[in-house]
Amino acid sequence: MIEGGVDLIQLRGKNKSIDELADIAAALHEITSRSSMPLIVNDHAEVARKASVEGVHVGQDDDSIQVARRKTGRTVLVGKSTHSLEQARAARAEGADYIGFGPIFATPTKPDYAPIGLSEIKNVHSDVTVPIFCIGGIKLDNLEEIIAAGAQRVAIVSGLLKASDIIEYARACKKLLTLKSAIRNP
Ligand code: TZP
Ligand code: MG
Repeated sequence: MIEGGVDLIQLRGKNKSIDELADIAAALHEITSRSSMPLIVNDHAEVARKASVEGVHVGQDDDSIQVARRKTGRTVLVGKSTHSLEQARAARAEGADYIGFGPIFATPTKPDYAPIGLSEIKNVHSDVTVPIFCIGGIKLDNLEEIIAAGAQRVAIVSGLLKASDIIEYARACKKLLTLKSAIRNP
């Protein structure tokens, strides 16, 4: 992923303990830090206390942003998952450094959530002034459609992890995103 040009990596391990996640995060950080790649750990602020990562990502049912910041005991990025325009506005008001917005499309990676669809992407970008990562069912094949709907940043899980060539897949996604944003902001 780093070689392919992704901008940020999130460590997700739903079935792992805090200690296991901290060990993985520490090993991963040795690699990401060589490329100045921010590493964000999902769900547990406690991991950021044990391992040197750049950020923590919380969901609607995890710690609040304030509690997550306090638990890390140092200055880190804190991002939040949002599943509607209302939640996106609330996360901004709560002090999120960035938000995830999705699932845009239905996805087996997050099966219990209703998809938001493309129509809210423009609204969230005009209303919520923090970096917004659209997420959920995003693949190289539908990326142009998502960008045309107003997305500036995306988070891709299965598309990248299941790619036969992760480097090329990441490169192709990155190219579309940079090309389109260059056209939008020449
Ligand atoms: N939050 C909203 S959708 C999603 C998360 C974590 C999963 C995205 O995974 P995929 O495989 O890119 O659809
Ligand atoms: Mg979570």
